[in-house]
Parts: sequence; C-alpha cells; structure tokens
Amino acid sequence: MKHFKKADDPALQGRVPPGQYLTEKWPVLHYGPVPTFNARTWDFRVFGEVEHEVRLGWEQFQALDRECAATFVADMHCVTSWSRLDQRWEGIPFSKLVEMAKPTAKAKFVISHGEYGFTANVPIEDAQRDSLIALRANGETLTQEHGYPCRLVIPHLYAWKGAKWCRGIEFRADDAPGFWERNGYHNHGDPWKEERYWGD
Ligand SMILES: Nc1nc2c(c(=O)[nH]1)N[C@H]1C(S)=C(S)[C@@H](COP(=O)(O)O)O[C@H]1N2
Ligand SMILES: [Mo]
Repeated sequence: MKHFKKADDPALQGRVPPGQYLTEKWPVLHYGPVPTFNARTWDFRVFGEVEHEVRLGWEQFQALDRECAATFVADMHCVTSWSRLDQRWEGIPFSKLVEMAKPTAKAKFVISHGEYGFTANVPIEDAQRDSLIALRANGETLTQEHGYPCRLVIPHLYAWKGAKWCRGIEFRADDAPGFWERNGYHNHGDPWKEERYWGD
C-alpha cells in the first residue's frame, strides 16, 4: 500500500509498537455493512453488573456530551499493522458512565456493544484507563463509516477493542469473548506486547 511508510524515523522511537507501519490516511476497517442512524430509535445503554441501569435517547446522549465532553490524544493501532499517530478523540469519558451506572463489586469485565450484535471484551481495569465514548475525531463529528454517532476508544489497546456504532456498555462478572476474539484475535490485545492472535 502506497501511503504506508516504515516507522524507522528515530523521532518515532517508542511511539510505534513492534510490527506496525505508519499511515497518514485513516483506513476504514470493520466487518459487515455500515449501519444507518435513526435518531428516533437510537439509544445508548449501560447495563449488567451495575447499581443503576442507564438508558439514554439521542437527545439525552447529546446533552451528556455537552455537559462532560473530554479530549484525549492517542495513537491508534490496528492489528492488521497500521498505526495512526496523534488521533484526537473527543466525547464522553468512560469514567462518567461509571459514575452514572455504578458498577457493582462483581463487575470484572466490560463489553462494548455495536450495531448488528458486534461486541468487544476487555477487563474492567483496561476500560478504566483513559477510555471514552468518542463522538468526534480530530475536531470533526465522526463520519458514518468511522462509527457515527459514537464509538468506544480504549487508547492503549488495539483498535478492535472498541465498538464503532456503539449502542451500549455492559459490565459483567465473567468474561465473554467478542466478535474478533471469537474469530482468532487475542483476548487482551496490547500492541506493545504484540497480543495479536490467540496463542501469541
Ligand atoms: N462495530 C464494529 N466496530 C469495530 C470493528 C467492527 O468490525 N465492527 N472493527 C474494529 C477494528 S478491527 C478496527 S481497526 C477499528 C477501525 O476503525 P476505523 O474504521 O475508524 O479505522 O474499528 C474497530 N471497531
Ligand atoms: Mo483492526
């Protein structure tokens, strides 16, 4: 692919995980069709091992975003080996959802749910490190193909760990391997350890 360059610039030492190439363009990567958005039927849920289930309609979700939006600049790493540096994500901090829903002491795993039943699983500690439900990237509203209206971003893991077209966050006592995890990807997905596939 033409726009890929090798990450051998010394200035990038420590920025690019092993086996990754840099790209300046932002590839689109997902399984299945791009869903359409319907503001009347769309909702966002926080559920499972929580004290207070949360269900927000589109208006309420936007109000929450206006109230608490935060920005996080992070490098984005796809397991297929492209990385994009300094992606600027903006949206609702994961910590805000925790504050609202109050996961119980039993909650040990977090599942992000996307449209069409897509899921991705992480231990709760990973979800609680600077994650956010992003509505914007690099100053612009997410495009449909990049996950409009929102996506989970867990900056320190491979990008598949966050659902695009995110419709909810589930807290669970037990783990539940998600879509890519059931299709051969590593259960954890730390790019610095090259946790790409089962058995890595
Ligand atoms: N709903 C959904 N979210 C998804 C995926 C998917 O297949 N479905 N793929 C993941 C993978 S593998 C990557 S690399 C990123 C890609 O995000 P992008 O298309 O904005 O670059 O989305 C992640 N989120
Ligand atoms: Mo990916």
